[in-house]
Amino acid sequence: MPRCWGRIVQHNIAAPGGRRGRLSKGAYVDGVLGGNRMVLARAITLIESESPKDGELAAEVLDAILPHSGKALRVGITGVPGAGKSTFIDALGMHLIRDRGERIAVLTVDPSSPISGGSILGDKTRMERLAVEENAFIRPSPSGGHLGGVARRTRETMLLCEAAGYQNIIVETVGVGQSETAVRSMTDFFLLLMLAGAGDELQGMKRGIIEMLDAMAINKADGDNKQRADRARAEYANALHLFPAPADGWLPQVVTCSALTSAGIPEIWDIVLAHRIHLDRTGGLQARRSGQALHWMRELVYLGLEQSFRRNAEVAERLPALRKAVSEGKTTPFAASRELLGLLHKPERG
Ligand SMILES: Nc1nc2c(ncn2[C@@H]2O[C@H](COP(=O)(O)OP(=O)(O)OP(=O)(O)O)[C@@H](O)[C@H]2O)c(=O)[nH]1
Ligand SMILES: [Mg+2]
Repeated sequence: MPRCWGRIVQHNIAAPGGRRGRLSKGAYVDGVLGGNRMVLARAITLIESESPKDGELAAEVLDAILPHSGKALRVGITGVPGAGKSTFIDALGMHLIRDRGERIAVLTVDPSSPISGGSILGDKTRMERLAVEENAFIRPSPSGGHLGGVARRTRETMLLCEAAGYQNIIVETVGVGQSETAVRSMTDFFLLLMLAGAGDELQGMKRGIIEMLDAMAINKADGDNKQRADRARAEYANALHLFPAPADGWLPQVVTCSALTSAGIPEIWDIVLAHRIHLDRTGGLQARRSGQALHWMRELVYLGLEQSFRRNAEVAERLPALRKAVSEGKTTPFAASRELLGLLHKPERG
């Protein structure tokens, strides 16, 4: 069936925003459960909406699809800019689709990306095979807002994609700041992509990240770089031994791969599958997900509190004066914050 290349790209990389009116709850739920990509994209737009009315409908839709979610393999991928994350995901996605006959959804947590410049949209060329695959669904990071809000929307998008029948969810994040912790708290397997060389063998070996890892892959192990990658692999593997054994009993694996040639990519997926078997056997999956559920409950409470704060009329009225007073040293941040929080607990004027 001949199709217009550009149109498929458009269709496949669902841009955020662009509301074309809301559907009914039933239409969202049936469409998502039926694997309808257009409805899935619109349901994601609904959960990304900041409007309270959309928020209510989104919560109802999420409640309805929740029992159909949770079955996918959820994999988080991080790495410094240029490590090859997008190229890697393209190669991995093609392995899952071509060799395993499965479907894949690719999401991001990238709080820095503005609506038009989300890294994945900018990366279309890096995922050019997935971008035209019927069995891949690519959704860039929602625009704007701070990490908590962006991560919430990515997590809910993940649930929608699972309910729509995507067996594999890949969440990409750029290796800076707190976004890694957010991605780790919504995935079952966390992979760090590294680069060999430049005398920088300890890049990213921050304790916090190492403790989150399930595997580390030295990418770009091709051509002249192959030997260096092998050496780096040995060094990293040694370095990992210095860290205390992880609580879930899974020792992070260190491998090399080439996203460009796909060498090592099927083997990395085999590690993901072996990890899943390990978690199933030890009850680790249940433990990890219930820990995540508690984490998300806490996050949602904080987000909700913050939202009520931002929407509170008395707070909005009083805030400019207090900001001024604090910046001029006429009142303390402590006293000002107490006053503002006090306004939250008062019933709002009608
Ligand atoms: N030789 C070689 N080049 C690669 C490989 N993987 C990625 N590249 C190249 O490295 C560059 C960066 O790759 P990306 O996939 O865009 O990297 P990224 O980690 O997604 O980068 P950001 O989205 O900017 O964080 C591109 O020019 C790729 O073609 C690989 O395995 N081997
Ligand atoms: Mg990228």
